[in-house]
Amino acid sequence: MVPTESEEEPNGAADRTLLLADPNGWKITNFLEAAGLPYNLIPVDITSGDQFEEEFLRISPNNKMPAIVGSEGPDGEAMSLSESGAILMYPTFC
Ligand SMILES: N[C@@H](CCC(=O)N[C@@H](CS)C(=O)NCC(=O)O)C(=O)O
Repeated sequence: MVPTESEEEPNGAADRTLLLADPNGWKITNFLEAAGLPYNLIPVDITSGDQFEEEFLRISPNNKMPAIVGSEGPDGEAMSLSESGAILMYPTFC
């Protein structure tokens, strides 16, 4: 679920990896597309329980999507964030 090096893309797309499957996530993709910001997209199938996998819970501890992983968090550290409103408000990811 989390991108590996081989899945990373050039031109900054690997800086933002979004995990989503539905309209809450579309808010984020709509914004990233409108802003012209590249991203990787990883589908999360909540009907199959993907949101309860340990790997996903490390990114989104309340088992909700959308969630995003960015390489440009505070102090230049990688950071993950969930809640669509919070993702949209966090300028480093946007
Ligand atoms: N307030 C949250 C709502 C997120 C939310 O409810 N996500 C649902 C899908 S629409 C989810 O991940 N459900 C999985 C679950 O509850 O197990 C947001 O806007 O991001």
